[in-house]
Amino acid sequence: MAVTLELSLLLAQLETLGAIGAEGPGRGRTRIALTDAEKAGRDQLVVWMRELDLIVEVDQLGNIFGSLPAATEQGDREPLMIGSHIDTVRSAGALDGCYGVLAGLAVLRAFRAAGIAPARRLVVAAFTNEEGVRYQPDMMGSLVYAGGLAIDDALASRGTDGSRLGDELARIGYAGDAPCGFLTPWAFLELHIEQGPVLEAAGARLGVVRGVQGISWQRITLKGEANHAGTAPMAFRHDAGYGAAATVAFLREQITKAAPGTTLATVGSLTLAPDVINVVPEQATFTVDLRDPDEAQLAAAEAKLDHFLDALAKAEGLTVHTEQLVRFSPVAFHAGLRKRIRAAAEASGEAPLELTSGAGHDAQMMARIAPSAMIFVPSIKGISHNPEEATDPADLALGAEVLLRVVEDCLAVPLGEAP
Ligand code: HGY
Ligand code: MN
Ligand code: MN
Repeated sequence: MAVTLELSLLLAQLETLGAIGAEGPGRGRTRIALTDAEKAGRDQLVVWMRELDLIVEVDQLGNIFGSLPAATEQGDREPLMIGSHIDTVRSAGALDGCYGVLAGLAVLRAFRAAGIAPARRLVVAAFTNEEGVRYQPDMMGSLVYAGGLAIDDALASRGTDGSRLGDELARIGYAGDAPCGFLTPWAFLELHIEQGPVLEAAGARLGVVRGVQGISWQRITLKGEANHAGTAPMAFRHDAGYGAAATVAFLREQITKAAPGTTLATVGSLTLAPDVINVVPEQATFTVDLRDPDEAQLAAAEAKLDHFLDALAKAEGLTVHTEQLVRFSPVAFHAGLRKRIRAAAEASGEAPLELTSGAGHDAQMMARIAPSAMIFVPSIKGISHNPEEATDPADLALGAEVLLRVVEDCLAVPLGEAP
């Protein structure tokens, strides 16, 4: 019996999940990790997994796994895992992460509906705190799962709201028993929207992802001196607000515009204290997100920023405190799996585009413990992390079909052989 996807159900589930944490018309949804809204999303996913009679397992960091057992014990020991995340940034789109998890669920549903026990255990995974908005680092669930961060350190991490991750995990009822890393995938696949403009600009409907660029997150605190906005002469000021603004300008002018122009810099969060209209800011706390596909370029950008901050501190009489929140080097995905993705895309009649991911993904962490690869579909206007995030439903369907083809291709690899 052929294995076919129920595409209308996939689109309907994306809509249902997208309504959880909705903020109102045009304002997207917010399901920040371990909040009540995210718990509601988790609960809904578990209901869908149980409807398929999957084996549902939750690990110590709340990563959720739904498994369709293999036809043989050996097949169970060589699981093929399809995963992503269902937590979101603030006022997010409905597709980031969710598309990959629900398309994975659709693949398992197709095998279940056909009454086929697959040659390998098929697992769909939803990793905790991929976005890293409340607790850093991002991709935390897959990072711990892949052994890149100790579970106790993750559980002890403090959120931007002062909460302790482990307490919140227990509060929402997802502090599971399974040890992180309890299932080592034979291979890991992630289907995701591109979240950028590359595929759309090239007129390509499918992307074969070479890998993920390097990511550096820092939280920087500048301390100066509060003073009266009306009496403090400009030359006497130690203005932390000016320091932050000068840093934002430096990042744009001196780093991202410098050759070869591959480095991206973002100051996404900035708070001033005491944050009142007639007081020279005493303190500025802001985050710097630097990315580059080339490790040496990323390191050079970090060094340039360090040097700039030193000079700024001297010139303005400020102190600088820098906290490294995330540092991931660029990751290349598995060549064999990328070949399978390319072949599946071509078999669907599409010429896929090779590209490097600008966004971080769980696959970049899972690549530490298993052959991993990603499939992209286009984002309309290249917009993401925004309620406007959208992908043509025909492209969502195509991406899921290609995922199924790649899974079937992988299942045809004899047990004991590499992907
Ligand atoms: O930041 C990222 O690239 C991902 O969305 N966590
Ligand atoms: Mn994502
Ligand atoms: Mn994201």
